Amino acid sequence: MNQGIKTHSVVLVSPPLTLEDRYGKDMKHFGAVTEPLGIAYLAGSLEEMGIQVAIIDAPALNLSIDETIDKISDYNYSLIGISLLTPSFGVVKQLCDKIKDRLTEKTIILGGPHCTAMPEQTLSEISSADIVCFGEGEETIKEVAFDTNPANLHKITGICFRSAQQKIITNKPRPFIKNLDQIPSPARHMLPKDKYHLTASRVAEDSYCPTLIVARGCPFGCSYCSHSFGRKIRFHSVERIIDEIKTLISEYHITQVNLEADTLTANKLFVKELCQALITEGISKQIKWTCESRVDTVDQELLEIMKLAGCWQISYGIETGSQRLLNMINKSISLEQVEETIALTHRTGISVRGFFMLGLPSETEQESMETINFAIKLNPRWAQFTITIPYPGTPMFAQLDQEGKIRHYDWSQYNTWSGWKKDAQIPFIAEGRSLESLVSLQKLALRKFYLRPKIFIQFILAIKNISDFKKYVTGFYVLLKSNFS
Ligand code: B12
Ligand code: SF4
Repeated sequence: MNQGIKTHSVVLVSPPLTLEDRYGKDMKHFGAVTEPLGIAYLAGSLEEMGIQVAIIDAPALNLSIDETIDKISDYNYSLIGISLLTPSFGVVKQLCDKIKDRLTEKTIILGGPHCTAMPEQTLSEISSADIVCFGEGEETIKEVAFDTNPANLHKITGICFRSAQQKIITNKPRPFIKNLDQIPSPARHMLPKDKYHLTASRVAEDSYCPTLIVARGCPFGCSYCSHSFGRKIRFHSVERIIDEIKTLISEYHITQVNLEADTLTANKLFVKELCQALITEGISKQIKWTCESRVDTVDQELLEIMKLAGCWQISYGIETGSQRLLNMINKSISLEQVEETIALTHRTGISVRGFFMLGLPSETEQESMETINFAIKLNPRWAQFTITIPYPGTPMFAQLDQEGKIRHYDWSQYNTWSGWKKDAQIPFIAEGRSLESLVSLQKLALRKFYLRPKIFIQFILAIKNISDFKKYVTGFYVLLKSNFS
């Protein structure tokens, strides 16, 4: 570690995990390349303090590990911050090891949801890293950027670090940021905007669709969710959101945006105020937006105003077609509620995307089929079927771990699309099931859902240009190919 030298320049890195690493060879064509907003927020905060900062978004720039290090060394900055989601663990470890070999003087700090879930373990498993930040990073990174002397790090909340004697010290957690408006907007000007694209299922048209964070935290208790922003929902003010959208319109000429919150509609009053403002400011005529929600947090009145305000699509977490499993994962919704809300959303003229999970703990083959058939019955415009991965930091992981049911801790394999990759080894398989059967179920789900004449016609009608055509042809080719692999 860079002992005691004041650090005033920071390079923040989104690690080089490729779409092929995430989705396998066939599905890589459908993965999203999105702005790494976590580090963009950190960059915004550092920049506001006058601290020199740069971002390297390795997946967007398609950089290998070595090319990422070449870029890092070009900057010659003294503090290197790297974000870490569980499946990028292996890549981040390799990156840190190589940085320490080539750029011995640099200090490395890691942060992100995996670090929040297991800070000490991460620091001990990645011995080439010096500091791990857990929880929100905006304040922490500023304090670390001012002083990386181990003798002073004990004063900084929300980190664990290696002392001069190589002992891992964990400081107190940092309280969540109370007023989100206090943090500057993410430093989007440091990001390679042209390299981003969402999946076809998330965009209304073929143009840049940035993600804008409206709130952090979620009061619900789904057992598979890591709650990295806590159980209390904190919203940005309506004024701040409107300002950010206006900036995106004037600087990036956007016509669509993804309003991100764990559950946007958890506070109906807030959503109504936001929609009202979008209408009054004339923004609803300029842009279309999407969001994620729960079926128990919307009603007709809310959906109507959302539609008026420009909402064209809602992604609902439906998860399973079995009431027993919905109860088991603590989703607190009923199958009837799902059917009513999806029908209501369709009637309002808002498109629906449904998230479904296969291979939940204790799920039987028959229940998996119930999920697939339920998805078909609900008929959302898009359905996503993922294989259940108990991520660290979730109640599901804690329980399965305690029961001795976690098969391994090779974090790089903690990927919901593992089945599409060769040699995948998912960390959890319910009793009586096998990886092969889950993977063929995932493929079967996609085929049964998408290879229906009704859906086929919808897609044909939705083709507006050659790029849509290519996307859909590739999609159908991959689905057909999966029949034989
Ligand atoms: C949008 C999103 C995506 C997008 C974009 C992800 C991205 N590049 O940021 C897409 C669709 C690509 C995606 C994919 C996946 N996602 Co996702 N995603 C999200 C979502 C909804 C919002 C992410 C976001 O922008 N947050 C806002 C920013 C501000 O938060 P943040 O990134 O966590 O950053 C803050 C801190 O973590 C910290 N921090 C972050 N990086 C760093 C670095 C340093 C140096 C420091 C000091 C601090 C720091 O400071 C930041 C500011 O406070 C979150 C849910 C959530 N509430 O965060 C899930 C979430 C991050 N996703 C999750 C998962 C599991 C996945 C997948 C693994 C799913 C899969 N397919 O297998 C993939 C992995 C992709 C990958 N690159 O590895 C989990 C992560 C759990 C975990 N243990 O890693 C989350 C938390 C969902 C959940 N509730 O469980 N995801
Ligand atoms: S899955 Fe969604 S609704 Fe459930 S706890 Fe997580 S963020 Fe909240």
